Amino acid sequence: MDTLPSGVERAIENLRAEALDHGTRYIYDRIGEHLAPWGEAGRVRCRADLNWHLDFLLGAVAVGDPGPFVNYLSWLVDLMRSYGVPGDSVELSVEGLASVLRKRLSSEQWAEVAPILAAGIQSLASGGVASADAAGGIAPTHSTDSDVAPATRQQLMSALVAGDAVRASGIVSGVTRQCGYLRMAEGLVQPVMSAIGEMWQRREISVAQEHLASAVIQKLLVREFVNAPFADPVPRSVLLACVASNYHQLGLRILADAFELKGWSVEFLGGDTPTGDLVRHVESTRPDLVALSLSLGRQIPILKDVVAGIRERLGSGPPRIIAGGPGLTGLGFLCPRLGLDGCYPSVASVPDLGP
Ligand code: B12
Repeated sequence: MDTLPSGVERAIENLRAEALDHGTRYIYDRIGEHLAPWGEAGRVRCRADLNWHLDFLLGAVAVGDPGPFVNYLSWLVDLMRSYGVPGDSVELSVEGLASVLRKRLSSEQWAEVAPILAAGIQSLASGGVASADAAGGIAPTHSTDSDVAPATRQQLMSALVAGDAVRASGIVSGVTRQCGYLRMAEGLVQPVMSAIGEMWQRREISVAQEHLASAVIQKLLVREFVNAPFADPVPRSVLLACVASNYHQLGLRILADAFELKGWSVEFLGGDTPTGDLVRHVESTRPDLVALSLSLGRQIPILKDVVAGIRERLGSGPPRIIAGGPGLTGLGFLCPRLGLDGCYPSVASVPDLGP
């Protein structure tokens, strides 16, 4: 069911190879001497980065708002800094893309894309958005009323980064005893995993350490979940899936757990669910609610396709469709443009799970 892009999206897709060539030349013509130490690998990396730019640009085009592109650039600048890549190279690369798109898109198409690129360039010029960690400590990304002491989060982070599953287990169990499974998951695990992501981004830990931390925490969550108190079953059903190309399933798993603890009938499809299969599954199982997760703004067009596919097959009645995840951080206001019934930054903020 993977629908073909139309209009400006299709035009950008058709220009992709040319835009990558042009953008790479544009950068090397201007700061090639600074990039020389990376040799040929630098050019390959540069093309790959431009490819990502286009994907996130398409995410923004899909909703007619610069938000997904601006968020991405802000993250990218931090990442580049940790690799010692000159800060202005990101700005140059966006300018390079802008110069080729301005020339090759029609004036109507360019009018859709220009404000997004301009907002991106402007955000880079003003230094981007500060990361949560730069604001100090390991704070929950979504809620402010966490029961978990900052020192406890710090201890869990150190244990996970050291791969010390026994120490991590003691901390997670202690917090669950204190405040219950869901408050532990959102007040402790979510902010700690977010901080671990930032350490990876700054190259303070390796990919292997991040993978180990994820694997350990997933096991500990399962253990706490099976021992949590379950409500009696209720006649409500929810289907949860990460959209295609989203491999981040831990957050959605916690949402699935929250519904299960409330007595809902739950189907959790996990990461990277192909759009066509997802839509067909919704059509055959007819859940009351569909909950979708995306981790990157480049997945917004995929989310849009899933929602359109479900509506096309089942009309505008049930199921309700909601979405969340890091790919929508700060972008909840775009929910109507995506055809969604709700966008929520956290499990605790989903109204169906309220008291
Ligand atoms: C673990 C991890 C991975 C693991 C995921 C393993 C797994 N089985 O889930 C792996 C190794 C696969 C991975 C891969 C990548 N990752 Co990663 N990853 C993370 C990390 C460190 C933790 C994710 C996590 O589990 N968080 C804990 C959960 C509980 O939090 P959560 O996901 O935010 O979910 C909460 C809410 O968002 C919300 N929620 C989530 N979904 C939904 C849905 C609904 C309906 C609702 C209501 C709410 C909701 O509720 C949850 C509970 O509060 C994050 C850092 C971070 N900030 O989260 C980076 C992070 C998300 N990854 C990132 C990146 C860049 C990548 C890669 C591109 C890296 C690469 N070069 O390959 C790939 C992309 C893979 C893909 N295509 O999806 C970036 C994204 C940057 C950005 N802003 O765009 C982050 C932010 C790291 C960083 N700081 O740079 N990653």
